Amino acid sequence: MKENSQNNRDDGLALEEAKPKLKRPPLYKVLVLNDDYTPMEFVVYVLEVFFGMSHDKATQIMLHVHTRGVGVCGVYTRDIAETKVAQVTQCAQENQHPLKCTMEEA
Ligand code: TYC
Repeated sequence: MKENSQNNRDDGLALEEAKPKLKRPPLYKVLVLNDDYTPMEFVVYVLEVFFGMSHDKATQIMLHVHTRGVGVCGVYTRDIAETKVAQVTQCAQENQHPLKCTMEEA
């Protein structure tokens, strides 16, 4: 049987091509929150070590958080963001600082 160019079959059903199913994974912002007790140098250290920031960039972000209350450390897929939050949280606890790190969908 010869098909026509619309992929119509003899029963009158028109077939459409399946849409590609791939979607980009959702992205998450990792946030750090201000508090009254965590030393500024510790926050700068955390931003350098876990988010790969230069000392100048880390200082700039720390000061933003200090004055505005919250700041973005980076944007990642879910697993990476969860790992960053866990690493920062553990490091803060080990050093007995109340620094809080969270994530939210970007
Ligand atoms: N507010 C803190 C202080 O004055 C410094 C600080 C900055 C703490 C950023 C947390 O995410 C933070 N020592």
